[in-house]
Amino acid sequence: MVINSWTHTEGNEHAWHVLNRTPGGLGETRNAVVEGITRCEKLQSRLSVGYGGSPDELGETTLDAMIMDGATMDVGCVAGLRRIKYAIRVARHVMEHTRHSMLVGDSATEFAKSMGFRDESLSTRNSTDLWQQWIDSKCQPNFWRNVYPDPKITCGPYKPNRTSITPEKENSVGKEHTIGPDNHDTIGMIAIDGDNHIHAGTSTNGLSYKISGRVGDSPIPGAGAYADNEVGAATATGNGDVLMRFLPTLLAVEAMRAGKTPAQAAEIGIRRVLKHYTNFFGAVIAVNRLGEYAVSCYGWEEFSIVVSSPLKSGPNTRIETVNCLPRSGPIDFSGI
Ligand code: SD4
Repeated sequence: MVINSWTHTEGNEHAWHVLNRTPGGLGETRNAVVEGITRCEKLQSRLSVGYGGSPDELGETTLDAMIMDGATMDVGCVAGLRRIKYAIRVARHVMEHTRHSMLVGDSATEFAKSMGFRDESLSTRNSTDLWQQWIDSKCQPNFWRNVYPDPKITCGPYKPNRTSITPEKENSVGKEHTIGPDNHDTIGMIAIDGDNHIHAGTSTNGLSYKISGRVGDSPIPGAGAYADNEVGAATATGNGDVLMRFLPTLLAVEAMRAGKTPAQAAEIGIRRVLKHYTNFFGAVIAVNRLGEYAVSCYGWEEFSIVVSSPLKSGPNTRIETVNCLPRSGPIDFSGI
């Protein structure tokens, strides 16, 4: 089976095609995830994954990506990757050609170039226009706090406030940064073959107008995705600055290891974040090794995934939409 976050249908179809090159999809899960996600990066799927999206404060698009092998527990990750279009393939090269797990920034670009990747601008008309509009709107929204001049009304450069730091805890990135179906920027994908071999992967250009150098949850194992052949896998999307503090995909996999269903496991990942950040938005997809899956989400009304699975009747590749947890009302934190 192949499952991914948001409605990146083309990437899922391609991954499903790759998985079924051999009967039962045996041994192709890595190719399926890497090439399925690459398809999204190439297509700039829904104008939201890959190059030309989410410019940072300097107007540049940078990419985060990860691939994890649930048999060996090997991972390859890149973060803040500049000027290379196919981040998930670079992540695969980190996994297959080095003993490291993650490379970042300009050094990741140099590594990619040495592996044969092309150095090219990730900016497009779309990303340049978005950035110009942001500059024209006095750099609103942005991710600064406790600095001067006041980041709520003006652009930087900023300096740290000399007065004491605001005592209350930041609750979320704030509504102005909310990610929705039309401006999200991440794909998380899981593939399982007929031998229950699992790979999980992610790719994103992060949050728009992020401070240059910011890395989100997507390339962090246990945050953006996690896979373990003994149990299953999970992937997450949403506000990565908050998600990465709780490793929700590791939590979900560990919950399934402890006997929880995929639905309970995904919800455990989300509720752990909610316990601390009630203004949070995000989703966790959990899949057990048999290919049974569930999604939990918060902050949106509903959330969509794409699934190709022979376990269910109907078209092989389909979009499924779930209702998110209610925003108000009592939250049960028992067992979290
Ligand atoms: C990030 N988690 O960089 C990503 C954003 C995302 O759909 O999921 N967008 O914070």
